[in-house]
Amino acid sequence: MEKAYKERIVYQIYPSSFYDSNNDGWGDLKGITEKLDYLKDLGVGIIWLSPIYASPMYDMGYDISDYKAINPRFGTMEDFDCLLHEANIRDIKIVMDLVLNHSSSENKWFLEAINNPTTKYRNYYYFEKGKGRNAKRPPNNWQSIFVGSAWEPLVQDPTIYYLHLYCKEQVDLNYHCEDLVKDIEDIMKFWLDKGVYGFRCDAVCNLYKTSLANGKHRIVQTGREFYEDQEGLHTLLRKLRKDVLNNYDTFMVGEVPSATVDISNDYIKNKEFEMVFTFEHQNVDKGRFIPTIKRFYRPRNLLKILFKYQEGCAYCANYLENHDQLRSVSRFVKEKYRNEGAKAYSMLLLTLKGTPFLYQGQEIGMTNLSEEPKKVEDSRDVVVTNIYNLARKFHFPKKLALRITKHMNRDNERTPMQWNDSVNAGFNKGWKPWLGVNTNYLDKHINVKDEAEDHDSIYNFYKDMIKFRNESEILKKGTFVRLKSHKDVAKFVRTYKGHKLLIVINLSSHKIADNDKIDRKMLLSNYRQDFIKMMPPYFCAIYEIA
Ligand code: TEU
Repeated sequence: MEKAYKERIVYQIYPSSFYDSNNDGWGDLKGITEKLDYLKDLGVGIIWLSPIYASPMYDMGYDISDYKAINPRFGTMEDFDCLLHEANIRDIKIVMDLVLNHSSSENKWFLEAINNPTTKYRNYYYFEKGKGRNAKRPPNNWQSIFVGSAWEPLVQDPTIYYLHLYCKEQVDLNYHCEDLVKDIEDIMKFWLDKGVYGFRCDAVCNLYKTSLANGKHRIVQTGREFYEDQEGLHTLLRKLRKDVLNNYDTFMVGEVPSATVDISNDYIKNKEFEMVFTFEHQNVDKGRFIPTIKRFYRPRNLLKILFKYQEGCAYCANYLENHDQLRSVSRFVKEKYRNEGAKAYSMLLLTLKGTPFLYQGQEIGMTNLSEEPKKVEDSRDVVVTNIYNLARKFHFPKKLALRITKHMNRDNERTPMQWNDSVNAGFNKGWKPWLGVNTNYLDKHINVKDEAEDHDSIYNFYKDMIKFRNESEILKKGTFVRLKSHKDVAKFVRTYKGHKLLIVINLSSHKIADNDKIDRKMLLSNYRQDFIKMMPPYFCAIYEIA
């Protein structure tokens, strides 16, 4: 029997924004349970839940204060058990988001560690003496990935600093400490014994710090050479696999911002992860050194990277957007072709080799914010606040300081799911949501209800595409061979047991001719006719070929 993660599509839910069943402004677990039939009908086989653990929510739950408790904002452990049960009845598996690089500064481990230096929990984190007169300087020159120094002085003793590669409320865990590793293994078993199918491992490439020496000076992430993809991390992951994961039918996907094809294969071939989220394709329209800068997007640059992984990576986790990346239809498609373009990218995502990951709202073509925040207080993203405050420290005017956060503002992809044309797009019954609803649920009819009734909607195309993939052994198990074509055209053949599918996708807003003589039968297309000779903008089609 083939492993479930190879047979199914994964749907990422951002719980705060999915469905608010008790009308308190926050999505919740009961809301997800209420929407399971929607997900089943869409063709979802696995749900990845962004963190639902107890958390003060400085980084929207990626700062965990209790790994074995549910954040009351989302509900109770009984609500989670009910969700798990109802999902399993529908043959939908649940994957949790495990944030191992750091815990919340309100986690009891950290509170113990700072109030009682002789406790074992002191070794769960990195506490180092400051440098210079009165230890006024941080222990080394490392930078936080979320801007500024990676060190914060303790209130209890400002000459002692603690390490945080993300925000200061996310305190890095020290995996040299065996007691910590035991606690982490216990946490994994706790959730796996409940019947969770596996984990998405957050920022996992940074887990193991080989040294705390000063790093080579860089524009961002000084110090990364001592914590990215270290040998000690591979040893740790293999230990978790041997001690815990091998005893379950499970799957782990690691988030590896540093990934290359070779680095991905290191994790997969050693069975540390079944697959990894890579980021090269996500950086295709971002500044090479400063990610806040937007670069002109060209489909050919995306395809070059995706195909490199298709041909070189042992197993691919295919995704176009998530809770950290701007909405793909806003990023990659010209507004006037939003319908055709969203469909073209859905076909790309669902015909590539590997497991497709769909982010909530992608199936209805949800977009970035319809208007930028007027003041920094309007944003709920800690990254925006940190970049803004740094810019203000350098005396940037308020407007400019906010403007430079535009392409990093993760609120864009975290607005409430748009279910229908009622108040708050049906996200709840009217209470003010934690983050504003995008107004295009009404003026552009971007909502599940309207799109379900529209034969030609993005939603209905996603449903057709997901059904096609779920039923195609070729797409689930077949090989991938790229064919020569225009640089902005994805043209490739998937083959399994002698059966072949040809996929042709014009990812540009231009007409592009394709004059190959391959004998073919069209099975699915967003234009519903075969324009292969002169492909209109964002034309996409799947063909059966001999
Ligand atoms: O993100 C990991 C990561 O490397 C971030 O730099 C990510 O690429 C960034 O958020 C993009 O703007 C993970 C989670 O996905 C993210 O939501 C968390 O904020 C972060 O870790 C810290 O836990």
